[in-house]
Amino acid sequence: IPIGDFILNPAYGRADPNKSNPPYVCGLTGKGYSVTEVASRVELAARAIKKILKVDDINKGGQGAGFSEWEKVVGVYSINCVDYLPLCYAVHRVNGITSPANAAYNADELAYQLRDSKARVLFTCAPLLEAALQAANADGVKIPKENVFLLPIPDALYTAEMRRKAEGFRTFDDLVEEGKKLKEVEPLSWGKGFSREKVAFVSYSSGTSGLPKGVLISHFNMITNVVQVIEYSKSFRDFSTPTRVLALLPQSHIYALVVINQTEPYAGNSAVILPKFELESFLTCIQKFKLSFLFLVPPLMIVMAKNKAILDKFDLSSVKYIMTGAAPLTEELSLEMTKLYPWMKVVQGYGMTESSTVVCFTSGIDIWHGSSGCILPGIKCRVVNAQGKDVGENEPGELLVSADNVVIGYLNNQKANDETFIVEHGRRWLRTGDETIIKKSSAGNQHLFVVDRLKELIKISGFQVAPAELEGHLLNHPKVADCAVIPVPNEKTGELPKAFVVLNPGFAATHETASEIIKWVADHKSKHKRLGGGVEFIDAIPKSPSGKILRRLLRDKERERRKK
Ligand code: 4UW
Repeated sequence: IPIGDFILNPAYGRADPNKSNPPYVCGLTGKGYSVTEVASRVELAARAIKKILKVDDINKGGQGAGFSEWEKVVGVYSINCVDYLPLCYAVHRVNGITSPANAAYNADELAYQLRDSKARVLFTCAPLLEAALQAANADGVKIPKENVFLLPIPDALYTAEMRRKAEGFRTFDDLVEEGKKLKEVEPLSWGKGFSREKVAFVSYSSGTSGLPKGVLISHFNMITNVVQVIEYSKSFRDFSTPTRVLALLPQSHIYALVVINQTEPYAGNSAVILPKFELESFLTCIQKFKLSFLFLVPPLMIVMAKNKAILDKFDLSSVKYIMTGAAPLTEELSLEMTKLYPWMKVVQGYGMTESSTVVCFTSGIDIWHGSSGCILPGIKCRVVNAQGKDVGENEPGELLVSADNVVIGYLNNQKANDETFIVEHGRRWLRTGDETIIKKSSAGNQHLFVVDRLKELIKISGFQVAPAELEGHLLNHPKVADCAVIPVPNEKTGELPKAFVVLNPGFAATHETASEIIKWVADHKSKHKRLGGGVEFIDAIPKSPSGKILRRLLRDKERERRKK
């Protein structure tokens, strides 16, 4: 069944239409629709979306992994809002696929994703409308203006200018209204329009190397992960009474998309949605809605640790757990948070887009600070050394994952698929590109520790940045002959990109040139991709005989230098 049915239909989950707690609540206005209302909005909007996508028969040609149906991809480029998931469910209802894009992207970055996923329709929100229209109009993107729609957001987020520019654009609410006058959508039929391989989301991740790639996540992959998380959580969480959890992290990112905005509503809880982080509104929201579970990333934990005096002014006694993931949480910070806020349990999760999110997380009954927790039920893991040989407990190696939540693969990228999804010992394994160690806790459970990243990825406040993307952009600068980008540690964001640059002949390696190169990135890329780690000029980029950049050498050199 489609993931939306699984989450919202009480026959499968615990979302209870008789209880008043809505699955999605706006953390600014307190507004939210009940389960029954959300299900009805999905159904009505689906009728209108069927027309927009020009789907004559939703069960035609729907078999297989969806590779043949790219005309049905809908881009979603919006800040967090209560209709984000209902929109995705409405698209899925007519056999469409949604491609969530980071709201921090600029028009060029969005255009890359829309072009690559062959999106034909785009949903955005008023503050992002200008960039959305630019992207829809970009070379190779085929989204006419009438196929750009708005997701409703709270009034307080509109400026007068935004309101003026948004005039004439239809909203998700308009589609729900229109749906009332349209014919019901026929049911999706198993084996015809719908199958185990049916893709629900095309999310973007750079994986172990190269540029961001479309990750094909099926309904089945995602439902699997929701069930794994809930079954594991039952050992330490009580799901009999609905509770409210913080949904601040971007809904476009896999962590928020699956864990916060689907798993929690599936369990009957409310995801209380905030569109952006701002300390006072974050704390007001926790206090006002008596949130019990905060889903965060390590940089937000640092803000909480550094602002105890401000936090003490709010009643945060409702918080039972703080969950963090998407980037390493140090043992020191985990312990410090536990000392500062002893009634909150600090737990950590680990996973990736390619595993439909969660591989493991800490249970509330066996907390080991610095560990990413225990492997979820239904997931098999191996740790292998550089020669691909399995290693035992307490030994580092790359983590391989095999399970039904491991995604179908990358869109149109055989090379990346062959490198990332390998078949060994009769099973299909995902190469995570993460260096991990499995250790046994005193309670006898196997815990996973992420010790390093073997892949090229840079993580900034949990967001992915692909070195190859920044290198490609830097090479377009007239003064740059060659370059390599690596992560350097940063207290606030975890990591920042740093560029090593070889200049073209005749250009001086000066402070001005470095500033010019930094500006070149700042002017053309979203904020989190800026070269906060600086620029260093070198004579040659270290490369393997086949021409592959040896980023690892640069990273090791940088680490040695920072140790001194
Ligand atoms: N420690 C160290 C970690 C950790 C980590 C992820 O953007 P993606 O593709 O996906 C994510 C997913 C985050 C996530 C998964 C499950 C979960 O329970 C949770 O928190 C509750 C969050 O970020 O990036 C995937 C890459 O991010 C790094 C690692 O390199 C991984 O391959 N990463 N979690 N706890 N590193």
